Amino acid sequence: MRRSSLLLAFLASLATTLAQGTLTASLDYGTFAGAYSLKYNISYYQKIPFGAPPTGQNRFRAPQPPLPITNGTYNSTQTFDYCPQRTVNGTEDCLYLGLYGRPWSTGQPLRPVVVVFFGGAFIEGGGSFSIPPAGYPVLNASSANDFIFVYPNYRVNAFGFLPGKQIAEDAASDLNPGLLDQQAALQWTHSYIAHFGGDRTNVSIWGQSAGAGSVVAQVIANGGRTEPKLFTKALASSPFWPKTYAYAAPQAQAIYDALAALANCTGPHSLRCLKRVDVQTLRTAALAISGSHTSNTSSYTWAPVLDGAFLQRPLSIATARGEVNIDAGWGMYNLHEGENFIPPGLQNATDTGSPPFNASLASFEGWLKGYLPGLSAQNLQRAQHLYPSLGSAENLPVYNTTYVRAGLIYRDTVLACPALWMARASHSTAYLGEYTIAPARHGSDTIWWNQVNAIQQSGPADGLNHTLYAGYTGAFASFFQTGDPNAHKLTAASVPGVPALNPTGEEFVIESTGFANVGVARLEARCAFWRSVGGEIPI
Ligand SMILES: *[C@@H]1O[C@H](CO)[C@@H](O)[C@H](O)[C@H]1NC(C)=O
Ligand SMILES: *[C@@H]1O[C@H](CO)[C@@H](O)[C@H](O)[C@H]1NC(C)=O
Ligand SMILES: *[C@@H]1O[C@H](CO)[C@@H](O)[C@H](O)[C@H]1NC(C)=O
Ligand SMILES: *[C@@H]1O[C@H](CO)[C@@H](O)[C@H](O)[C@H]1NC(C)=O
Ligand SMILES: *[C@@H]1O[C@H](CO)[C@@H](O)[C@H](O)[C@H]1NC(C)=O
Ligand SMILES: *[C@@H]1O[C@H](CO)[C@@H](O)[C@H](O)[C@H]1NC(C)=O
Ligand SMILES: *[C@@H]1O[C@H](CO)[C@@H](O)[C@H](O)[C@H]1NC(C)=O
Ligand SMILES: *[C@@H]1O[C@H](CO)[C@@H](O)[C@H](O)[C@H]1NC(C)=O
Ligand SMILES: *[C@@H]1O[C@H](CO)[C@@H](O)[C@H](O)[C@H]1NC(C)=O
Ligand SMILES: *[C@@H]1O[C@H](CO)[C@@H](O)[C@H](O)[C@H]1NC(C)=O
Ligand SMILES: *[C@@H]1O[C@H](CO)[C@@H](O)[C@H](O)[C@H]1NC(C)=O
Ligand SMILES: CC(=O)N[C@H]1CO[C@H](CO)[C@@H](O)[C@@H]1O
Repeated sequence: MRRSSLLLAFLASLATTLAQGTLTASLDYGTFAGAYSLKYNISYYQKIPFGAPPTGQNRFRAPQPPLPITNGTYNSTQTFDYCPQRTVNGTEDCLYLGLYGRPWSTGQPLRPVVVVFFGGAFIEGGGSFSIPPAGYPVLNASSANDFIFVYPNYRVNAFGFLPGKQIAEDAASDLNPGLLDQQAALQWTHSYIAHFGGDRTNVSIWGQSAGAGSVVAQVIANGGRTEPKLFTKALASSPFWPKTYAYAAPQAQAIYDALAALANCTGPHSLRCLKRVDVQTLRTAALAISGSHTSNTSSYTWAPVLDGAFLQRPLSIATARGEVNIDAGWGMYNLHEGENFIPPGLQNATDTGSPPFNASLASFEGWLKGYLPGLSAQNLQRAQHLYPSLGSAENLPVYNTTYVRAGLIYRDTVLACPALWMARASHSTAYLGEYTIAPARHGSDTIWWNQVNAIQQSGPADGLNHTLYAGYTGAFASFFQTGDPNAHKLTAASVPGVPALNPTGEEFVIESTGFANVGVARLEARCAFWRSVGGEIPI
């Protein structure tokens, strides 16, 4: 009697809550009000602080614990601003995250969790979502899916990645604060996600582009021994992993010095000055420095640096040594995505760009030397041999232009090999995949899973697009839900699924006509070469 009346009271209050569309979560530093969307059948909290504002002395510093909220319930049904960056002013007080999942109430089983890092070359982007949220096509691919997505912000450009010896020497500053923001969001998830129905022992991380570069960074963080374990599975969609210098290497120190000069903060107290300078001055200076680096000299602008603690070794070495924080890893890349990052003039008969490039062999060789200035003449020759002027690659029967050739070199060094290395280093299971649907450029793949898009539901229910959405996006969802991309396979048994890299030596290929499993022995050989010269790049 007593139990059933309690249950009735509980159901009544739940019904009221759902009818009003509000939900609350009480954490030890504040109470947060989220909401329920009947249209998308999700509960969501769009804005929760996970760190103190990184302003004043906290600029360039690892995130500090969030401030207690003492003036009532915090409105978590509002979006949050970008951190300061290229296209928008943003605001320095930007350490917030949002989360959503299927409705859940206390007492129901805890669900798997996916923490997603945004992309934007480590210079721009943001984690705030509106409704329907980013990633919804993944959750909604099947009713078997029941996991929580967490979308944190992290600092970018000078605010998130200022290198230099001055930073290392200062007790109130830290190298790679943008990566430490991500780690703090993972620690927040570990501490609090159970209040939202999430299982902290069942966490995946995911991202695209620099978001996937962030995944790679978290995977090799702390020598691969992060304690407590913050996640066990990782999916990296086109991991952007540019050259990684030691924090005080000349190339890295030059960036600190350039910022100090542009902000009029040179001299022995430059860091004290940089901490006080107006946010717009820093933003403008950070932007000028980004623009000063071309593909010819170096693709490095604001990016992770080796700091001796969080990032101890270059990716090519850490992964070779198996120093990773994951049991299951899945790397994805796109066939032509390297072409997004190389000089467009490489496809022209003549070019008027600055510096000029054209389709000639001499121009290609000039680009290669400028892109990889540390590579010895002998290794430049070996690279040209591995990528001949008339050649082919997995899923590319033939190429004969310097543009595609240069694009493949860039793709392998910055995107595909990092994807392969991360996956291969996983403690238990590894998957690799290639997206080849034209134009297969950087970001072409996101159409199937990032935002709700007509293409995901277009054509007849048994048609190609439904198959592509079910087979591709559904495999991501299955990986997040179970750790295995095939456990909840949504396509017919005759349709190829995602092969385990071990022992098949094959990757999952998304094609314009469906799916295939293709051997990657040649990619492995090319990446083995890049790994062998990793110190000269450096990667
Ligand atoms: C909403 O999601 C819950 C949890 O997965 C499920 O039980 C319920 O059937 C869904 N409701 C609708 C209307 O789809
Ligand atoms: C609490 O204080 C903050 C900062 O002044 C304010 O933005 C917010 O609206 C306040 N919340 C409530 C519930 O009064
Ligand atoms: C929370 O903020 C949103 C966006 O500004 C607003 O629409 C909503 O009314 C606010 N909720 C409460 C309870 O104040
Ligand atoms: C950005 O900040 C600058 C300087 O404070 C201001 O002039 C400008 O209007 C701001 N732009 C936007 C879009 O808010
Ligand atoms: C979510 O999935 C359901 C069931 O397949 C489908 O009817 C609905 O259109 C999907 N919603 C969106 C926004 O794609
Ligand atoms: C730096 O100093 C120079 C010379 O005094 C001045 O022209 C410039 O505006 C200053 N720049 C900033 C960002 O304060
Ligand atoms: C030549 O290269 C420039 C960029 O350097 C580009 O804007 C232009 O469209 C190219 N022309 C052709 C015909 O590809
Ligand atoms: C193409 O680039 C090469 C190397 O920079 C240069 O020597 C050559 O003159 C260029 N050709 C044309 C047609 O612009
Ligand atoms: C390059 O290959 C394309 C087909 O892929 C062909 O049409 C073209 O003639 C070839 N060009 C050269 C210079 O071999
Ligand atoms: C399938 O998706 C593609 C985009 O990849 C789109 O161009 C095409 O129109 C869609 N097909 C149908 C039948 O809707
Ligand atoms: C995560 O949860 C799913 C669903 O309950 C389960 O199938 C899977 O084995 C769990 N994975 C781990 C690593 O606990
Ligand atoms: C077109 C161009 O400027 N190419 C240069 C790229 O960088 C290398 C190495 O510094 C130079 O040799 C090329 O001339």
